Amino acid sequence: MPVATLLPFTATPNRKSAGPTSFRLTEKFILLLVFSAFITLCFGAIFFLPDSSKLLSGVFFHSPAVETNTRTGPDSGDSGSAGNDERVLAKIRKDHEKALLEAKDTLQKRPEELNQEIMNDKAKVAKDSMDQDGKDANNLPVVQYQRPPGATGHEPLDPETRDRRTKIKEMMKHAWDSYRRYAWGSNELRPVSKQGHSSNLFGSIKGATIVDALDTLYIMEMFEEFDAATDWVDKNLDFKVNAEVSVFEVNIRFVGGLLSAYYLSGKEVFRRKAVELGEKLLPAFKTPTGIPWALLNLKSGIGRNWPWASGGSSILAEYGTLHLEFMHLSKLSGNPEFAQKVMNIRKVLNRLDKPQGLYPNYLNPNSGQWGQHHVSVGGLGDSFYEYLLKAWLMSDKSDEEGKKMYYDALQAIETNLMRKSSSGLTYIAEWKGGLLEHKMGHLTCFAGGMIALGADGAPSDKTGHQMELAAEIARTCHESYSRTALKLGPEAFRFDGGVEAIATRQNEKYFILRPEVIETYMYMWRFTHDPKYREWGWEAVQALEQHCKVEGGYSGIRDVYASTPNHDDVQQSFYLAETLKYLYLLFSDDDHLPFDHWVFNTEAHPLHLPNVDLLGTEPTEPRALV
Ligand code: DMJ
Repeated sequence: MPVATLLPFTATPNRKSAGPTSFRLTEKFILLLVFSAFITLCFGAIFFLPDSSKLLSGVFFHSPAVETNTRTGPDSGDSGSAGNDERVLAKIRKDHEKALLEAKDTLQKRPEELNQEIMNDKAKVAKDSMDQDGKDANNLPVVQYQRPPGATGHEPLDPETRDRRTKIKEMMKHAWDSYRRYAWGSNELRPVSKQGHSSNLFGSIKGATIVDALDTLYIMEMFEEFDAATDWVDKNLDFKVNAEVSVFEVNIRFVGGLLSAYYLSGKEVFRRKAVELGEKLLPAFKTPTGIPWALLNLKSGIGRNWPWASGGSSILAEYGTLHLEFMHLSKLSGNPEFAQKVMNIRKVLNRLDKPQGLYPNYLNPNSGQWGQHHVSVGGLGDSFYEYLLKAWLMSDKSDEEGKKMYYDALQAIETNLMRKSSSGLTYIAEWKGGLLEHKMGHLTCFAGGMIALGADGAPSDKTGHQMELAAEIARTCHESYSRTALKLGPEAFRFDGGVEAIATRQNEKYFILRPEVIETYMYMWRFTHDPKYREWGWEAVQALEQHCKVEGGYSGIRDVYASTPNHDDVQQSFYLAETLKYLYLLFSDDDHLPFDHWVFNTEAHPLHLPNVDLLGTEPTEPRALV
């Protein structure tokens, strides 16, 4: 029978002209039934015949089960095929159970443990692929990353503290989401006009807010946001720009931000980018003394100083605030040059006479001589002192030079710059060629926290006194907030002309979301557990919510004495890096970023202390790298 006659659908559809190859509908139906029965029978034979699965697998797949059977050797060879099947089944069952147990085990592990295992596997792969010098594909030494303790915290037990901490996380979310929505990739956000904002401090490097916020996102466990930021850094953060940048700002925000993101997460992209940027900054040190320029063109490597700085000087708070990051860069890159550069700054400073033991804000990088004898613990001077102390802490207290420089400088500051107002407020004035200007900057308020942090390392008869000084500075700075209409502090406040802790000049009345006062509350809380510091921090939170929060983020204010806020339309990147981080830590337990494992750079980026053997170095090796 021709095939065509078996297949009803090949027949012509014209019923009237039905020929030998055409069928009626009922015939077609019967044929279809017969055909389907035939097909079913064929498949049934394949599936239901004994051991048909093996037949199938033998035909279609190269079955390992069949292979195993044929390789089991004399033991199985004699037992016949039924015995073989039993053993194969038993083995499959055993493998299955083992896989189940392993899966269960994996599911029971905490995310940190799992991450750690993944990291270890990655490090092992990296190690296996390293070249003979022990370098990875990026020419960096292979390190076995271990997350230091306290990278994330836990909910405080006290319900009020817990709620306040949650509130601060919500603030971070609002600041971040707004930046992401309106200014993604720009350096900062204009929260009122809802667009990007770029300060010339970073040249054409982009994403300052992203890099500055990375660690805050991490410690607040905002991991979806952290991953988006990481992805942006990986794909878009570019330092190959023909632009002039502030060496100090790029160092504290970008290098510092990348380093802490690395220490918190272990992601190699951050280490790689930090070292890449550090290398770009090295030409800034090409001066006769090695004191770096303030400004550097990242492409040409040509540096210069701020045109307004006394006689072409470099600024103490700028060249003196590279130490922590550069020591870490040497450690993470294996390149001692970074450390050598900053240790040389120390050498230059130690050769110079210091008026009254004080460090002037200006130093000429060509002559190696001081510029104007202006001294400040606020703008132009501040973080130099902070880094002396923290360099000592960071070196596992082996950097005796840094220690001596810090405590000697603090003594000179106390003698020459610290004063008490007639109502008993302690403040730190500014010193101009021996004359005091009775003004204290918002920036200077960080000193409360710094002095508290260093009090423990002072000679034992001075520890209590230094804690008192720190507490007094915290109180004065709190007063500078309380005495305004909006309960946020001015840029600078004075103790002259009959006023105390109040700004008298119009150009000193602004508040740009700065962190220093809250930073000091956080340190004071950690060291004293006096509840007033949390209360003062909470007052600041309420004022920020009331006066700085706008639909598109958080904005600075032009005059904190005005009854209604006039917004400056800038959400500074340090608001996310510092202000919100310090607030969050103020309402967290002390084991979240504990001080015995972490030290904060001046932009509040936590760097791990090397007394924890994080990178596989021997704890006995010299701490100072040079
Ligand atoms: C930050 O960038 C750093 O804290 C720096 O040391 C000084 N000022 C700002 C925040 O006010």
